[in-house]
Amino acid sequence: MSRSIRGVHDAPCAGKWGTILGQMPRSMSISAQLQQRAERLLPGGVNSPVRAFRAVGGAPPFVVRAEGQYLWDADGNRYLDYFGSWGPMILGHAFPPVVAAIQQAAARGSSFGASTPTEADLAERIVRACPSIEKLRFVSSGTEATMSAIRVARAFTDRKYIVKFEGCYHGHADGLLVKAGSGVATFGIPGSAGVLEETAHFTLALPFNDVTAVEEAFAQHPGEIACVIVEPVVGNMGCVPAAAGYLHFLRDITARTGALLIFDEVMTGFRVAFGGAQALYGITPDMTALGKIIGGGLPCGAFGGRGEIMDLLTPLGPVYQAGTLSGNPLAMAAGIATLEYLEAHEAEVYARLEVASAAVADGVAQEAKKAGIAVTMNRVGAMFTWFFTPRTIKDFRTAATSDVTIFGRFHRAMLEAGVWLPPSQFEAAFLGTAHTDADIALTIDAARTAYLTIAG
Ligand code: KE4
Repeated sequence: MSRSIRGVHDAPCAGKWGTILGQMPRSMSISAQLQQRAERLLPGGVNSPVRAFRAVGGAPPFVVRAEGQYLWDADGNRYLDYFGSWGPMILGHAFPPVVAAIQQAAARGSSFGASTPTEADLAERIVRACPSIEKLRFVSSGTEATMSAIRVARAFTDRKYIVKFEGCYHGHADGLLVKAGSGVATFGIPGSAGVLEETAHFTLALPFNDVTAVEEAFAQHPGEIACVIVEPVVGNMGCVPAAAGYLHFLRDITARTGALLIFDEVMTGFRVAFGGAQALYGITPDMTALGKIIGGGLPCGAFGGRGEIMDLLTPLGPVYQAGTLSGNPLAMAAGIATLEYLEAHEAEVYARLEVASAAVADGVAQEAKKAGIAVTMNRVGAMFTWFFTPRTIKDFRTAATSDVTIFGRFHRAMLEAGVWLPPSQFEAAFLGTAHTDADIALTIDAARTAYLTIAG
């Protein structure tokens, strides 16, 4: 069955893989054939588990091209993209200034393993946007950013324990896969196999938005907690904002106890505001982890904070941290082009994202209400989630009351209509500047039809 929007159908891309797929049953879609091949080579056929669609069912389309708000799969179907590579594509796919910047950088060589001018160029842009960051270091993923920030925080405070929150995901470093959210929450795995109990021991995983739990943790571990790491707007249990005053409470208790406050802004950085959640809420964390948007779609993360903290890093100090592709010239070029555009068009971009996100998030939620389907919608700027539950969602426990079976049916129905939502109830959806009012109207129409099919 065609999965196209308005019947728009590009020529399938079988030709490109004709030789490889030749031995596959011709009745299968090209994506299905590619999935079969991929599963022989890659666990689950993927390089990141959520892409396997296990949380929603059905077969994942294989993307061969993207432009603006659209993705095209190997069978030529076009989709409206509401996950945007999990956040980076705030300006849409193949944004011309970013493409040009990558092409020009690639023509000068793709990686040197030596210092380049562009690393400081991008760092200057980030520091200007996030004044809490006096110094930063680039890495190649959000996982590396949070992992490294925690190492520095432990060295700076000479303390062992860290606090994270259930349902928050900070990448897959061992000490953070302790009741993490995102993929782990999606698969209902409390932590992960392979993580040592001894490692998990030093991670206190607390309920989000719960003041008492944090006060009790600090009371039980006086002088022992190195840092609190938090997604200032949680995206990895679905979108869950902090309760009023909660982030200020975390800022106060960490300052009072000598623990560092780490804002994991890998998702929220440059997403919910140009200066991230710390600008949106007016809070100065001690350290910040970044990723996604700062790489403009190429592998890039960063961690930063006060100079006195960051100067503990080698070669200045005793905290070792390194990376072959850290500050990669292509990623720097893509990040610079992205942040340059966002900074030059800040008011216009974030106003548009706010209006468009409100329209689609509220519109789809309204259609659920009309269909008599319980949906709770949370949104902060251009990140939002429709939870299939009547409950108010304020932490992982309430998020977990969502009906993931209904969500799966909704996801599949929307995909059939050419609207590609994040393939998990416990992920945030994202909008970019390429999404038009017509796209939003189409999305709401598709939701209205989808609810008719899942209500039964
Ligand atoms: P990466 O290592 O995937 O670049 O970043 C880890 C990370 C850290 N912090 C936050 C707040 C994050 O959201 C992430 C990664 N986000 C997930 C999606 N929720 C990436 C998608 C995936 O795992 O495939």
